[in-house]
Amino acid sequence: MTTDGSRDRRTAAEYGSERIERGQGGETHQTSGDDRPNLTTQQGVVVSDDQNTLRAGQRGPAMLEDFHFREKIFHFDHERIPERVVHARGYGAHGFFENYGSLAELTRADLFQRAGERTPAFVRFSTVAGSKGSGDLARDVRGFAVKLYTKEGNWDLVGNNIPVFFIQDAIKFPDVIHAAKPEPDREFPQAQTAHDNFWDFASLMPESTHMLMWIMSDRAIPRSFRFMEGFGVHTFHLVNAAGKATFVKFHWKPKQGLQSVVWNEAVKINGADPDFHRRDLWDAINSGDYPEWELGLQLFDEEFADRFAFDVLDPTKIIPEEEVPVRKVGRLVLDRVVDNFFAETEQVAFCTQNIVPGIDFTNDPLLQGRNFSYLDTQLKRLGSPNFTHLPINAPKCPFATFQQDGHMAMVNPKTRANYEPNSWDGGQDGPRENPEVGFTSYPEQETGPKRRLRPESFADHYSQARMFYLSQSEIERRHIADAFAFELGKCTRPAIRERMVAGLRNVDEELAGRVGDVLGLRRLPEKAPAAQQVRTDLPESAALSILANGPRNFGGRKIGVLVTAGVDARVIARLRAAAHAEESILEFIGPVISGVQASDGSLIGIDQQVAGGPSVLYDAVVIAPAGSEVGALAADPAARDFVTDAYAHCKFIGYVADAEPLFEATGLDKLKDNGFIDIGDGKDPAAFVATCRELRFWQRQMAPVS
Ligand code: HDE
Repeated sequence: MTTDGSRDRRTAAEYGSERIERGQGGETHQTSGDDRPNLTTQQGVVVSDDQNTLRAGQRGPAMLEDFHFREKIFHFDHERIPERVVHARGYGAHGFFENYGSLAELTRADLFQRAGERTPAFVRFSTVAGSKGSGDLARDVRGFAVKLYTKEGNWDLVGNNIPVFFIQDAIKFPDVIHAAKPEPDREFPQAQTAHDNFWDFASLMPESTHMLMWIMSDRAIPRSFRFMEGFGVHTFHLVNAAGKATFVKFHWKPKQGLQSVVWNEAVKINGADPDFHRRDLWDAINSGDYPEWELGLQLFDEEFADRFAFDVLDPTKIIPEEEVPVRKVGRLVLDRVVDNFFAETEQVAFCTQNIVPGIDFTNDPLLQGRNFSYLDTQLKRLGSPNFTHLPINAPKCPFATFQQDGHMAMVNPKTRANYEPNSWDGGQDGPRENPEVGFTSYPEQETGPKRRLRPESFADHYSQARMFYLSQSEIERRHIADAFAFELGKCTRPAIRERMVAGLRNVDEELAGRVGDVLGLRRLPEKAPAAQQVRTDLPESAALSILANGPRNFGGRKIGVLVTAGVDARVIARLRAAAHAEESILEFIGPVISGVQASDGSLIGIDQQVAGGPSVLYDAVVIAPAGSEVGALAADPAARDFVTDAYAHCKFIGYVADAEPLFEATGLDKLKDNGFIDIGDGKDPAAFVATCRELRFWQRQMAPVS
């Protein structure tokens, strides 16, 4: 109770299920008691009033001695840390890596020695160009950064969902990122490469062509983090106990199969649910549907590296899986969401130079530059060299260094000696080096003149871009051409558009022609001069197509069911059973969020009101209104968009006969194709769900436009 008696003048009120007190100014107070703990300051002093600052008189000035207010605002003012300069928008989860069998013949890395052993893991997925608050469905590379807390230290495999990169030398990283980010004078466009600066740079950098093919493909608009591959990108070394090294490229293969959305859908998802990807991961893990990837290794030796058509140190090249098969050696499972986004996902500090005995770098010039950059960036972001003390970054194995002090030092040496060599004993001496188990670099022989020189073996910029394009299905090729045309169409300078099309002519004439047509080029520009003759003999690789690597079932996918009051309860019951059997998720969309009464009087819970649940949020849709209510749906623009978008995005559409007026109102009654599946009147929705395994009815997009 305060001396002026204000505590006495509080009155009790009930707000639904909440019991509150009202102060004399009508403000809300909630007090501790029952199981609710006391609110305290950071110093542990219990707070009596968190609604009013300390003032001289009721309407007087605030007092400087109000330590609670001062501490609260001070802390708030300093809540933000700099966002990552790239990969600012990301989402993380915990899990484990499980090793299938001993890889001792290849590597001494402890985590690969014993079958069935589990290593704790933290994974952060991200977009690259957008800032922290940007939409999840930007056309962009996705980061796929994995921290493995092994018994011999942390190993960070900081990869992407695309196996190549824009540039060959780290010195160009600031340039490519500056070009992709918002233009510096106007600070737009956000989270997109569809602007002059990016394409100006890209069209002058033929080495980016292979990567451009990937980011203009549907790889850059994944349906979810769960349905994309991950790649370590660079060639690394594995080193066994005898010191023998093997080259390796790391792959993460999603057990759920690959899946992407289409561009028009991506644009709309960003509006309807900018958190689409993070929500998907959160929901999947919380519902026990743990996403899983297999770790695959492409292993090869010097002899292969010498005869391979490209330089294995060039990060703009892949090694086709047909040439060096991917050996699956373990699985990564994400089974726990974070407790606190900031503490874990924001403060996690990946560093490419975090490797463990048995794994080593190569001379890939991009990797070498990254090894310098990541430590630097973490200091900037986290503000102290002690970021490794944060629980998310600390190793889960014993560690002991003579490093000390600095901001926020939380792990401090307890010994008298804080240097070595030293002659202390009796527990005062501290740790010592260990040549037996300690990390030793693979002793590669290095000689050469000190020069700034790009190797000639990096000079072929187009052949693999061509191979990638030709390895796509027809529908995927169309999407690539459309994406180039869309992005270049946003460039205001014709010279940039033309220079890019000139480069595309080295990839494939048909692609260049398609892009040129949409851009309205009257004639194609001269081919860009290629530093090296483009190879046309590279075999196609099925591993590069998303559609060739889709899921085997519709598990983990979402069906949006548009219903109204009076919906046929039998249809819904059968649909539920079919979806359950396939482990797919049903979400109901209806006119009111409080639920609708089905034909048998039961209440069907509604997940989204029609305006809030557009069909872009679903992998397939069912249109199941009652005849008496469908008129209102047919008059509702949101319901009409629901079906026309589902159609335009080639989704499978299950329906009942009563949906017809909605189809008529949208003109879809005349466009019905085999992607429309009747699930009413005794038909088995299981057949519909089974058809959905194909994910999309692509024939619709392939049909010639009349
Ligand atoms: Fe990164 N990159 N990068 N990068 N990168 C960062 O580190 C950098 C590159 C990747 O979820 C930064 O913590 C340089 C390739 C991921 O926290 C920074 C070069 C690949 C993440 C940095 C590259 C990546 C980053 C910014 C060119 C795929 C997010 C914030 C040599 C193999 C990690 C940070 C997370 C983050 C530098 C190129 C993947 C500035 C200099 C190639 C997944 O250090």
